[in-house]
Amino acid sequence: MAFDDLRGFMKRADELGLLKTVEGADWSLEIGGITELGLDAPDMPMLVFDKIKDYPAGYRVVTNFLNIPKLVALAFDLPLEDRGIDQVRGFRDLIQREFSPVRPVEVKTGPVMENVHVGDDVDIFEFPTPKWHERDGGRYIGTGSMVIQRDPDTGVVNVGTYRSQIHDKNVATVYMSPGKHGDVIRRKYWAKGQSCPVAVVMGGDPLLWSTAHSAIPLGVDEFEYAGWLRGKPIEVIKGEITGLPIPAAAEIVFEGELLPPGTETVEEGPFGEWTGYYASGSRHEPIFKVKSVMHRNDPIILGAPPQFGTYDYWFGKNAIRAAIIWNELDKNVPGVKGVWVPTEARGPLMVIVSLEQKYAGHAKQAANFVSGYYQSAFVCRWVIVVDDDIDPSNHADVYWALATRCDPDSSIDILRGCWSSLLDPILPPDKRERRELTNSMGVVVACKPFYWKDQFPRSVRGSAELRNAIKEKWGKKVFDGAF
Ligand SMILES: Cc1cc2nc3c(=O)[nH]c(=O)nc-3n(C[C@H](O)[C@H](O)[C@H](O)COP(=O)(O)O)c2cc1C
Ligand SMILES: [Mn+2]
Repeated sequence: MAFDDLRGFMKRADELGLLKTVEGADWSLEIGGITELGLDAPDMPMLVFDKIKDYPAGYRVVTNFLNIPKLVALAFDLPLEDRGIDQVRGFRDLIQREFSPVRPVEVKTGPVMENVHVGDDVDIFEFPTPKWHERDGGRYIGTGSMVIQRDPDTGVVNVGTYRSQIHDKNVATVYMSPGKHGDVIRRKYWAKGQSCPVAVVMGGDPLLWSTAHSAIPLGVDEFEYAGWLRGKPIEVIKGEITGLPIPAAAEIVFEGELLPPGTETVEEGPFGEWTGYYASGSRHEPIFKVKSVMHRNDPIILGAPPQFGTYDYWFGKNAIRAAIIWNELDKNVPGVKGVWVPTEARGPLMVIVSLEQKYAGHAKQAANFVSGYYQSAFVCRWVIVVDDDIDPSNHADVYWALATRCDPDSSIDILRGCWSSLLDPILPPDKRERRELTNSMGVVVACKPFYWKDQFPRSVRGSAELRNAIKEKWGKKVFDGAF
């Protein structure tokens, strides 16, 4: 089922018992704190904060909306019970089809236009924007956001998720990492001495949002990609100020421009980042001058702050990333049986591949591909390859492989000078200072050595046939239907 907006998704989640409303929380630290603790509870539902301190009832913040496998499955219309590698397999099936763009459809009006403020009427503090973490330098309205821009050379629209801090009634910032598409586009306007038109959406369908934060190739319009994924075009209105396409059912939209560097700047950050640290600190960034605010009645901020938790599924981002890497590996390396990007290692920092070794050097070939591929190369610290009897999404399996099939003396290579970021916490101060953004990467082959794998001691684990036969005969009686 394709959702047209955040509310459709919330309604369905509620029907499935996957939504919980919290009233009376403070926008300062309480919404962030409750969200963080929620990640320590297994299968925590989506959280809807209402009656937030200092704000009218109905002005809401939603968090934990894709932080458990079931909600991710709901957003992408995948089997609800699938988790781990099974869910990655489901994603891979979705994206294996040949891409054919589904263009958005322009409509005259939509719920997002229920309230429109322009000029002096603009006040971006109208919304209950959280201060998420204790050491944050301010309030971030854009975490689960979508930033829309148009490439002035090609006319192609880009949608990306870049964090957005609010500073004054009509002043915000949008932090774009060097090289991300939003950054490439704004620089094209700036090179001509112009401001970059931009629309920032807070609150929309989670599938569209997931497309915004995935590395879709430059030149592909994320609206068209999301339309293809869900098999139905996105309805958009044309922004009054920017002419940009804006989802007609978005919750909150700021339209305006990113001023060129050398004009007005403001201090951005620090912000609790996805690596789990405050690594990039604060620095002056060009301002986002907000010229118009549109919002639905009873608007909802979609919140996706980086946080920690035992059961954090990390916005489903890891499962999507694993599926994209797997899909690409399949085109280049045979025998891949699974890819996992463990949430505990904070997303891109670790990639695990399982494969059926077919020839000498096969496992290393897969590792080498992963270490250089766009989706997996960025700030990657560890690439681990395991045999096909190891489920890469199962910690116990992976630890077992590392502990028993890996000889550190001969199974680990270290790559140096790899693609990194200011957000890498272990980037030393001197390298940070001179912007030498590189890291080293450990490449670990935790597979039975290929040339004597058939002599490798046999595993004690029961065969698949025996285990299935036991489940069939004894599952109900002994294990209470757990299998
Ligand atoms: C919750 C969340 C917050 C993010 N914040 C930022 C950010 O502040 N700056 C940034 O450059 N990328 C950020 N990203 C990563 C980008 O969204 C991602 O690189 C995406 O591919 C960008 O779109 P693009 O490929 O069109 O540039 C964030 C991702 C997520 C899931
Ligand atoms: Mn893009």
